[in-house]
Amino acid sequence: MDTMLKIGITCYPSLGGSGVVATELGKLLAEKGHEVHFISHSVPFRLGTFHKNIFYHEVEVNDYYVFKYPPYDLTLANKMAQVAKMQQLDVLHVHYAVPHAVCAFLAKQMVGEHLKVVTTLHGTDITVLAQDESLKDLIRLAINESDAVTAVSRDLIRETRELLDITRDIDLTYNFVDKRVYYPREIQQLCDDFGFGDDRIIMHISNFRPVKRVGDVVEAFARINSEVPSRLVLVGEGPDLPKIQWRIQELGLTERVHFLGKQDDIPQVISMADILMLPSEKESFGLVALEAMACGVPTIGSRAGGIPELIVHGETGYLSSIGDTEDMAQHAIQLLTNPALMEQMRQNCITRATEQFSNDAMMEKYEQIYYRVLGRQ
Ligand code: GMT
Repeated sequence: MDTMLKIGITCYPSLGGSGVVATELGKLLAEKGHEVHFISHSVPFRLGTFHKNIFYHEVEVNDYYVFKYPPYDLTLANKMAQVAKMQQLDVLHVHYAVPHAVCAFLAKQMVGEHLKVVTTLHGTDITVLAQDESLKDLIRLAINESDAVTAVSRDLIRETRELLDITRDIDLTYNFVDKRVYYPREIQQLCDDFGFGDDRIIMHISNFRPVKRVGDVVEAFARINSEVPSRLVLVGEGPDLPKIQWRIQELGLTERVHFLGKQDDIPQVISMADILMLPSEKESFGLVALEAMACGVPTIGSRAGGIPELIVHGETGYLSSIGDTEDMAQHAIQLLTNPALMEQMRQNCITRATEQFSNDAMMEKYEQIYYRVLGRQ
């Protein structure tokens, strides 16, 4: 029996943790010898250069004059079915229920029962969209009709069950990091170039959506900097950025804050940090905190969603209640003023990331799920 599979992957190809996870998984599967077909409107941003066993199929939407809204979802479903038939795909692995799992459901109707659909839930599809009555029934259908469903934290599994009244099995597939890429980098030259001197570095990386509570990062930083001379490095862009810039000015912290915008080389950037801050309102997992962990950087995060499944309080970082910036600042000060504790935590971080969230283990878990739905266990 040929154990190598033909797998179609659809994800949001632009910046975002779900796109990163989907793309990295595709690359790992291809490395192992599986044939991977990405089906999307643009090349996933982490795909990089040529990879053996990886193919990309572009979804092109026709904008006829009768359409008020070009029907991307329908075109995607049709493309999935075409690729599945032409390439004889075994599995369609879709990341996000809306619209990808719905499109995969439609594609399966066109292709036949032998095409298996695996859906991975990443967060917003459940925590936000599943509460929207205009989408709820469709999301429930897509989840119930998938041959396997996975979610990136126990908390997301719980929330999916609660919000959608779903009883079917949902596999737990945590986010993962590739230790060949995520490890502590040599950053002295980079820090010198920035002129950081002996200042400690507090970092936040996100898409600056309200759910990330970047304002809390700034409030906590102001408190930290009043006791330990520090710099705040903000990476990413998004809707809350202007508000944040204004607040930084108001607090007189302009000279202490560095805006790096969107960055590709996250392991290098993250390695500059002493502490990463992730004070989100909702966070199904928090991939960036895992990336930091693998680079030996502890995270101070909120007790939201799946963050407590990733960060072990007092061992690989600290957890505070959502919005409790004083508590976050106190934890940071404690860590920054205790080099032995910091060193211990850095080691704990690397060990935990490598042992609990490794790419190999998680890739094998997904592989087992594919074999299971295909009845090839
Ligand atoms: O965090 C975001 O806003 C991006 C979002 C996405 O769609 O990529 O990330 C979600 O999926 C990631 C990968 O599974 C998770 O690590 C993030 O926690 C999750 N974001 C939220 O739940 C807000």
